[in-house]
Amino acid sequence: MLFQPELERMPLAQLRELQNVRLKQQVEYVYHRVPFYKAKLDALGVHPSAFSGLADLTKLGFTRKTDFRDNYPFGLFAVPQPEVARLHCSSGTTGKATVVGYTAHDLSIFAEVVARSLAAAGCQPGMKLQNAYGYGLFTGGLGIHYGAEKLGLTVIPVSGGGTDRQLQLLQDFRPEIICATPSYAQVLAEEIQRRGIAPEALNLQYAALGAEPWTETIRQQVESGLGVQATNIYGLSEIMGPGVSQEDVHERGTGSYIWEDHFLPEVVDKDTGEPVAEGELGVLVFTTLTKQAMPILRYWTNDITNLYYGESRSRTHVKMGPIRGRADDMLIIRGVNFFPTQVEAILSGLDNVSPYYQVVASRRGSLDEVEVSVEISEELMRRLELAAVTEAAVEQHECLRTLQGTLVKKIKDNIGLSMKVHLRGFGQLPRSEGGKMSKVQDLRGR
Ligand code: ADP
Ligand code: K
Repeated sequence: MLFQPELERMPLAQLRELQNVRLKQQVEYVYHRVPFYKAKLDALGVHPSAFSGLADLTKLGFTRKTDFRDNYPFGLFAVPQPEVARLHCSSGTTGKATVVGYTAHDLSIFAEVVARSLAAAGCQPGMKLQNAYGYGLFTGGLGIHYGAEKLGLTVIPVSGGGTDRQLQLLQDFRPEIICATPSYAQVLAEEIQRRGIAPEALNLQYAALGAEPWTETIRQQVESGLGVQATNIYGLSEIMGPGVSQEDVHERGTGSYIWEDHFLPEVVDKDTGEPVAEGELGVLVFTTLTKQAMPILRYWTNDITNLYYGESRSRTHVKMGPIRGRADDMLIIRGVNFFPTQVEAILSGLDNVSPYYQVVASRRGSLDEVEVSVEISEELMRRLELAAVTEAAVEQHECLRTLQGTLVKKIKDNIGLSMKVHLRGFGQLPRSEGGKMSKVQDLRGR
């Protein structure tokens, strides 16, 4: 089913013309409303009156995550705060959150693209959707929620986690659809098997999974474990939230449609920033075409993928392949974006620790785990007369146990993830030997 067939199947020439008109309007709009963009476009020598649209797209430079941080919290907004109907956040690069805002009109477009996405995922009005995406400041929960309502689904807003309750609701309310991160869908599938819950006890048919990269292997596990057809939903807060692109349930494995009438995509070379040929891998870049509260020109997502118009298509919009990785050091842990520099920001605000740390991401079963090793300061080592810090030393000294507890809590409070913290002595963690120090090890091997 197509939620907006005339838009989703718009002939390409007409779609290009629509993008062209909208791009010119969006550039004009930000130039006059967002001082950051006025300064940027002036510096680039681009004036809206001489901007011809798609042909001039690459003249707009890039907007990066750091621009959000530098303009924290509302500096990139194009409307006065009273016109902002909702705020959301995602993680920043140094501990400061990325703040995004929506007007009532933006929220209605957001709901429309999510409704389109859920329809492509197989949902039909009247079905029930269990939403296991996290509710709150993340765009995932509420984004899916309002789109599902717009499509005419019955929403079960259970939010993430709480496996017992998830399984209970799946059996009692018998939803046809579940939305979750792929790793959490795997956990549910495993638990169903472990507890011997019969497939007939569930009524699931479809799963829309996103917020983190996943593979065909995970798709097979979730599909057989939950008895669903599982599709990819992709999005990012800076551009909107989930529902920027979506795979069609009948075209699984052939890429996800990007809703091009609202989000103009490009793929560029990660080193030169030059556009690559159709189908080639590079960094995904988006320009919003209809945003009011926070329009963004050429956002450098750091997500690596490719774009193509090929066979297997029920719609005219471009498809993107799966996300192959990131061009920066952002890790995605259980759907939550995490920059190791966020740990650095926490350490810099604490006494008795050195700036040296190490982050190790691994998988236990289907779920991601993070362990952080932190060095205590030289001064504290002297005070405690320690030559090295071992787990036994931590057991022995109350102040070390307190420090460890503080770190666990601060990480949980500021980053939103539970991590295991190990204390080490000053000088115990590896130092840079000229090259980039490997503060981060990702052992998950997806
Ligand atoms: P969301 O809540 O939609 O995940 P965030 O802004 O928190 O939004 O995170 C956006 C980032 O999450 C993307 O830039 C990308 O790295 C990752 N992401 C989101 N959806 C997917 C997906 N389907 N596949 C791979 N990565 C994804
Ligand atoms: K994410």
